[in-house]
Amino acid sequence: MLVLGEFKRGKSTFINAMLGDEILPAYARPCTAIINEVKWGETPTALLHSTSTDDMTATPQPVPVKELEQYVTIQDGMSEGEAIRSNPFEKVELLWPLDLCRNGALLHDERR
Ligand SMILES: Nc1nc2c(ncn2[C@@H]2O[C@H](COP(=O)(O)OP(=O)(O)OP(=O)(O)O)[C@@H](O)[C@H]2O)c(=O)[nH]1
Ligand SMILES: [Mg+2]
Repeated sequence: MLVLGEFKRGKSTFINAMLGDEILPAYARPCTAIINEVKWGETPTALLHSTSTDDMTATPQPVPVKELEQYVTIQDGMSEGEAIRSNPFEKVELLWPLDLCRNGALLHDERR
């Protein structure tokens, strides 16, 4: 399932409701700098995918789910375009024990 919409339409809030917890940052200011992808996984895990293609950083980097916010959020005082350009990550892959995703369904939180 692709959750696609213009900024501030409640995409992240919607996905959080499905996850049953406030995992993706969702606030009143434009906040999601990168794509969020949710897949089924037994244990909640967040994997950051780098925009760089060199071997050192090409392997997705696991981060604590609780610390996701600092990686995926547009920082205060930064414009949206700047945040997207300067973010070293292109997407976060969130593994979550969500029944809906068991058959391979993906939730994709992406701004259009
Ligand atoms: N009234 C109302 N407000 C909502 C609803 N869903 C989300 N919001 C509010 O809308 C604001 C934006 O929600 P987000 O989930 O961050 O929106 P988003 O589409 O992920 O935003 P970006 O990632 O910045 O593009 C937040 O302040 C939410 O509390 C809804 O169904 N009704
Ligand atoms: Mg969002």
